[in-house]
Amino acid sequence: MSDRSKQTRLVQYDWLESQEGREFLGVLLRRNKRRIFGLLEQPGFPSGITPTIVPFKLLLLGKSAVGKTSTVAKIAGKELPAIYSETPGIQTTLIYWPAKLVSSSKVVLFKLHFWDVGDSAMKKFDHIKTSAHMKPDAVIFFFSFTDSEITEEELRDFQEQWNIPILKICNNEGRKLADGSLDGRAGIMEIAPILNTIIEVLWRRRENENRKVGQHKSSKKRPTSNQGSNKTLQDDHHITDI
Ligand SMILES: Nc1nc2c(ncn2[C@@H]2O[C@H](COP(=O)(O)OP(=O)(O)OP(=O)(O)O)[C@@H](O)[C@H]2O)c(=O)[nH]1
Ligand SMILES: [Mg+2]
Repeated sequence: MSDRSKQTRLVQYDWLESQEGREFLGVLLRRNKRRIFGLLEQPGFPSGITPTIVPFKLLLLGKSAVGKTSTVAKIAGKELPAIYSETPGIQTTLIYWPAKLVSSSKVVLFKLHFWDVGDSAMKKFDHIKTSAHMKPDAVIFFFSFTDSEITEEELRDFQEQWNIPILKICNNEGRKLADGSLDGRAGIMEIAPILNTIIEVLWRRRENENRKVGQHKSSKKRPTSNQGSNKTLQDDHHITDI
C-alpha cells in the first residue's frame, strides 16, 4: 500500500453533489453548458460569498499524440478535436474549480491554468521545462494506455515508487443536451475525481511547504530568556490559515 492511500483527505470529494456544492457548480455553467472564462474574468458568486481564490499553474508534457490537448478539452468541457492536429507551441486554458476543504469547511476557488505544450514545441524549446519564466506549480506527464511501450504494471510501479498518483481519463465525447451541445453538468461530474485529486496533491504540498516555512520562522523568532514570551507568528499569513 502506498503512503498516499493512508493519507487523510484534505478536500471533500463528494461536496459537489451537496446542496451547497450544486450552488457553486452553477456559477461554472450557463443554461447547463460550461462557461469559458477569459484570463481577466472570474465567476461571480451569490451575494455575500467571496471564496478565496488559489491559483496554480500546471504544465502538461508527454510525447506527441498522447492526448494532452484532448484531456484539457475534456476537463474544460469543450468539444474534443474531431481530427488530430499537433498543438503548435503552447496552448493555455483557464479552469475554475470550487472545492470544500475538510479542515476548515471553507470553500476555495481553485484557478487552474493549464499549459499544454505540443510535443514538437517541447523538443524545439527544451528549456521550457526548467525555465524560471514558466514556474509551474506542477508538471503532469501523459502516457497513453494504447501505447504498447508502457504497461499498466510499469505505471503502477512508478506510482508506488514515487508516490505520485496516476489519473486515468477516457476522452470520450460525453453526454449531450437536446440541442446537440455538451451537457456541462454531466461533464463536470465526470471529471470531478480527476480535478479533486489534482488539487488535493497541490494543496497538500503547499501545506507542507508552508509548515516548513512556519517552523523555520518560529525557530528564528523563538524568544530568548530575556524577551517577552508572548510573541506569536500571527503576522505570518499562510494559505493553511484558510
Ligand atoms: N482511444 C483514445 N484516444 C484518445 C484519447 N484522448 C485522445 N485521443 C486521441 O489521440 C490523438 C491525439 O490527441 P491530442 O490530444 O491531440 O494529443 P497531444 O498530446 O495534444 O498531441 P501534440 O499536440 O502533438 O503533442 C487524437 O486522435 C485523439 O482523438 C483517449 O482517451 N482514448
Ligand atoms: Mg496537443
